Amino acid sequence: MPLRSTLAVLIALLALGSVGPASASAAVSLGQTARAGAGCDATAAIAQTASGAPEYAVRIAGVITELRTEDVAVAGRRLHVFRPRGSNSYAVLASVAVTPGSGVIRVPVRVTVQPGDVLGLSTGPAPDPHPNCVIPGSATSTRDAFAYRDTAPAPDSGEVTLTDARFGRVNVAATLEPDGDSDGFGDETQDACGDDPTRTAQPCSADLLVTQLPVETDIERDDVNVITIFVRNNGSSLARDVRVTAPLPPGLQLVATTPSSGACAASAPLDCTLPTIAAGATGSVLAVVRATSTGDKAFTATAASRTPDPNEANNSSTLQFDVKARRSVVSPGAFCRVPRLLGLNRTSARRALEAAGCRLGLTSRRRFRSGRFSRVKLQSIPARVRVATGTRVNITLRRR
Ligand SMILES: [Ca+2]
Ligand SMILES: [Ca+2]
Ligand SMILES: [Ca+2]
Repeated sequence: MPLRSTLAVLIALLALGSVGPASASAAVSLGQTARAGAGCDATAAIAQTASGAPEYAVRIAGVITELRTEDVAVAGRRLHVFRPRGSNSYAVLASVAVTPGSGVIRVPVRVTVQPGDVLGLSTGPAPDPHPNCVIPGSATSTRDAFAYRDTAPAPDSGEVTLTDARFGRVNVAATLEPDGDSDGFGDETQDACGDDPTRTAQPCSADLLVTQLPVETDIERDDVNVITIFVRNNGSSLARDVRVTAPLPPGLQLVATTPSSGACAASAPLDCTLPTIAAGATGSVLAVVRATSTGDKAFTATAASRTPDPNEANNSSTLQFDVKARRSVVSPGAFCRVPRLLGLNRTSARRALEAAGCRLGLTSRRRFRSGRFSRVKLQSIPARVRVATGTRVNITLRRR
């Protein structure tokens, strides 16, 4: 049924519904297209302010990458994205021309949107009416409200005032993609790297750099040492699924591991996965090892990520150290040389103490109850002190 060009004012009866999560995780479709629908007035601008179903309003921030309509017979049709400004005013976020044709007509766009933004269209000048402007049968549903004016199409930019209202669902649809890095390019079809605002045409790039730092540079057989494996992301993109591996050379036993995030395999070889390392950030794995034989040892740690790395040469680091025989006249096992526990989680601290011949004493937590990311801040007996076997060492944990 063709729409009348009266100035009937209607109130949008349908609320837009609750707002969803802050950003979309996958592309969603907005609006609807169809053929053989009702016509519209000439030179009108229309914003779909409410609809029963499907949703014409953006509920999750992202980028609209395509606008669609169907079976347009007359030149002058334009598709829009509007941002309601209140008082019947709408900012024009997008205004694209439609080439008349049959079937679904797709127009690629790149429009950053936020929750509350709505789809709309403009019709060209006479001949009037403009067919297939409104979805068949929807013009009678009070659940489908739109605001409009019939004096001119919407401008390509700026604002438009749509003071009148009617019922109907307009013949426009859109694809809304997530934009996780907020660069204004839809992450699924427009952005070669959705984890990096500086890259849109080029794939992601995360140059991982591995270095190691041992607590002890000079150890004796049966000593416990803590090696920190640092993984720095020197690239501009987020590094995902960073896997840190290190085989144990003969005579070196893996006692425990503490990753800065993620998790490690329960036993040797060292195999940890840090879920993400941001650009410019550094992740780490603390490896507690115990020397079980004397001689030269080489401990090589390697990092890999599913994010492309432009320089694989710096993804490994080898730590060389020489394990001496016990200089003490006391037989091994008769004392505990207290290991350095700083930065270890509670489980690693307990294992390090037990591997050295001590025991974990009391655990105190400062200003928080618990947490898997709590780390040792203080130990009651300093590192390198020799105490009787079985001596308890108390620790204080803090949030990492
Ligand atoms: Ca993006
Ligand atoms: Ca990007
Ligand atoms: Ca690298």
